[in-house]
Amino acid sequence: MNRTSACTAALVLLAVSAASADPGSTLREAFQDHFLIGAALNASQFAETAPARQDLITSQFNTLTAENVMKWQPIHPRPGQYHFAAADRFVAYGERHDMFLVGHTLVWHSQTPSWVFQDDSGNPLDRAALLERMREHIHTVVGRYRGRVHGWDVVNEALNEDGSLRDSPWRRIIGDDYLEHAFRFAHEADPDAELYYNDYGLESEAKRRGARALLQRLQAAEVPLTGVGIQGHGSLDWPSPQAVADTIETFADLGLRVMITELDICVLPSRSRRVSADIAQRQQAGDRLNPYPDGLPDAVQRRLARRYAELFAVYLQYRDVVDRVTFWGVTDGDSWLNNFPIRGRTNYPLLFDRAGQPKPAYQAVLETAARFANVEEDTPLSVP
Ligand code: 9MR
Repeated sequence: MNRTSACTAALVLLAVSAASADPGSTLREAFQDHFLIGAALNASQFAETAPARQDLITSQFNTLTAENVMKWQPIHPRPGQYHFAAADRFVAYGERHDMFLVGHTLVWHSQTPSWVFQDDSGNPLDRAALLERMREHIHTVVGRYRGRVHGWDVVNEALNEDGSLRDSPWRRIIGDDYLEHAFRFAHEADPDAELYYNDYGLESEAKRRGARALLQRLQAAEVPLTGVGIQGHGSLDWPSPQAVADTIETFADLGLRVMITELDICVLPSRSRRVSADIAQRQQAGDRLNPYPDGLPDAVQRRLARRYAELFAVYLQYRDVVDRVTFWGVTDGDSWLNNFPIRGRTNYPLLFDRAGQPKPAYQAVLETAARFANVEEDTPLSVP
């Protein structure tokens, strides 16, 4: 059985399994033999001012990612000026709680100030000068946390939807080999750190194909690359479990480690329509686009739970290559999806509600882990 049919078989077995799982554990316990399980945190979440939230984080997760505090804009806002305070707190917090720490992110087109690409007079930098600026930034940030931050999203979102390289200032000024340099600089700064390429939408075929070609080019150039971060931002009906399986398999076939790095499931309508200036019409459109301001209806709650169960069934099936699954936030209230692509909506994309209580999706994920253990004992699956 190849991986894909093994995956399908596992899903069927999971569906028919009558075992009533007793998910009496936490996420980190349930997945301890399979992969790390984590969350992205913002500064207010590692401030340790809310003890209940702290218990939630430390009992459920064993890996943390810096959601924002290590991005170029906050950590290096002006030439020669680094603001390390928040990132230092993140690392100290993670160490106190014995977490595998992921730094996010070194080279990205977004959240990077425009001065980075300009000289003192505002003219575009040349290739050599920008490479030097990239080297200095990576050496400073990675070097500061050497041996303490265990993995880095070195390059984030370098691809267009069609799989071609994004026309970012990095690429325009340095050339296509900017990624190669970023990885080499990170490796120089911490030879023991894991180094990842991280992107969204890799489950779509064209982008996945482009990513595969890009990663193969990096491998051919002997770039120090540990693995790929499949961000995993999804909705109730995208991507299909099969597409997720194919994506993991594509990168595993290159000999790379695979991580799900920014998992969440948007439950709100995605398309905005043209709305006239008429107040009543705008109100109606607003209601359509923000349908659950006071709570998620049970039917949608159940759909979300099934969705998470089917995704985790795939991750478990590929546990030999999946090292980590990280949620992009802890509770629904933390999520960026309350403000994107439309500001001020009420979204429900994670496993814990706004009060920090586990949702049916949380139980479904634990049950998937428990059933998977049962299936494995009773029916050996030919997972390579
Ligand atoms: O969740 C992050 C949000 O708080 C920031 O405003 C935004 C811009 O920096 O970035 C969000 O995180 C993104 C991540 O860094 C890269 N992948 C997509 C994530 C969601 O936009």
